[in-house]
Amino acid sequence: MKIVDAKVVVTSPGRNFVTLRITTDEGLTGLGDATLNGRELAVVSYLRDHVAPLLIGLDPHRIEDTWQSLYRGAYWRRGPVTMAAIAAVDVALWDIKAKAAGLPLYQLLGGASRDRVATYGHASGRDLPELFDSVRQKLELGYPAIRIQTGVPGLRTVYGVGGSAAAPADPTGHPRPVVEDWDTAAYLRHLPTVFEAVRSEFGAELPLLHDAHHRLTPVQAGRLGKELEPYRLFWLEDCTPAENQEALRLVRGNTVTPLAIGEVFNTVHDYQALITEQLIDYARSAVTHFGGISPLRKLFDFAAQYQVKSAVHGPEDISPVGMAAAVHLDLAVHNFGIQEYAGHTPLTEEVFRHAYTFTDGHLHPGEAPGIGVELDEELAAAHPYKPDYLPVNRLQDGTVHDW
Ligand code: CS2
Ligand code: MG
Repeated sequence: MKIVDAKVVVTSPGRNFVTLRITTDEGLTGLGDATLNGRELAVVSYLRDHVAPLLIGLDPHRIEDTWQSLYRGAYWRRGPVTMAAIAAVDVALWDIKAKAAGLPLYQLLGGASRDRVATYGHASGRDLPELFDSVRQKLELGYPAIRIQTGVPGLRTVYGVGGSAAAPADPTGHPRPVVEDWDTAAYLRHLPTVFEAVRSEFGAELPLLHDAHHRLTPVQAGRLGKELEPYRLFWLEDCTPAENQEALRLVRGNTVTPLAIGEVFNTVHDYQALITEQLIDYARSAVTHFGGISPLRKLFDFAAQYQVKSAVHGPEDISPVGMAAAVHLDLAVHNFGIQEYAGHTPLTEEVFRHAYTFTDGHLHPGEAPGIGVELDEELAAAHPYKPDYLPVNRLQDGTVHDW
């Protein structure tokens, strides 16, 4: 079998998604997600201009060799653009291999290690009544675990995955990022009171998570983790800027609140100290930003030796193609922790029809051969790319802060 075509499809059925479709001379096709929120077209060019021409004529079964030649052969390694592009190729090739075998992908990854994949959903609100309503909605959908995000008194915005829809465009019509505001001291005072209230409303058993979105110093994160201990969090996520692995030593030394990190990581090297020194409990990379299923599987096997569990990143900006790949991996790895599942708009689900199902808060990849996703290219073309950005965060004196 040989690869005869590699096409990049960009679509915006509510938000932007980048998809690679690889076609073989036997008519098999494979899909891979290459969506990098806010920098989508950089990956499109990387794939279209630099990677797609190299794929033509290759044997699609040689997944590891293709991965290594794209990673090592470029000389310039790592980084989100490179690794999202390589991820799309890797997943598309796994999709083809599994279709050629007539099996759902999880069967090629060792088969199911569990019956279904537990997820967590997002609850958020500006104040407690709004937050409680949001938690109730997620519980009605069956989510077995809930991430709690909240407004902070004195701040305008609740942390969230905001697009720039509300931001004024520049004179050329290009959108500007929304600017959010932030006050760490106010947040640190407020958050424990929110968890106290959520625990007394929803009881001791509901697994609760929280995402600090890289906003704290190690000392602030250590204090927050300690103050949240009475509420027994499932995890505290991204408490400090993720690129500094050493910071987690100080945090870990000061709290037994479980720690999760990794959504902005691209390779195992970003995790090395965190895993071998057991500074985290959950590794949170996305298939889409980590170079695909092949390296993420290796990461989870490495992490298993240190009792670190998987928790694949699954926000709205991972397409159903990236989500499907994640669910196959989740079902197969032994050290599965939990899967983030934000879901997609009905229109997105029409553009990407998928075999995976979400029932009672649990995902299952389904039994369709491959990853089980079909891309409707006509519908995708009817919803073209729209420039968009993630928000920028500023302190109240105007200083840029981590978002
Ligand atoms: C968030 C993400 O899912 C999460 O935990 O941190 O929503 C993140 O903000 C986005 O993926 C950024 O594109
Ligand atoms: Mg996060």
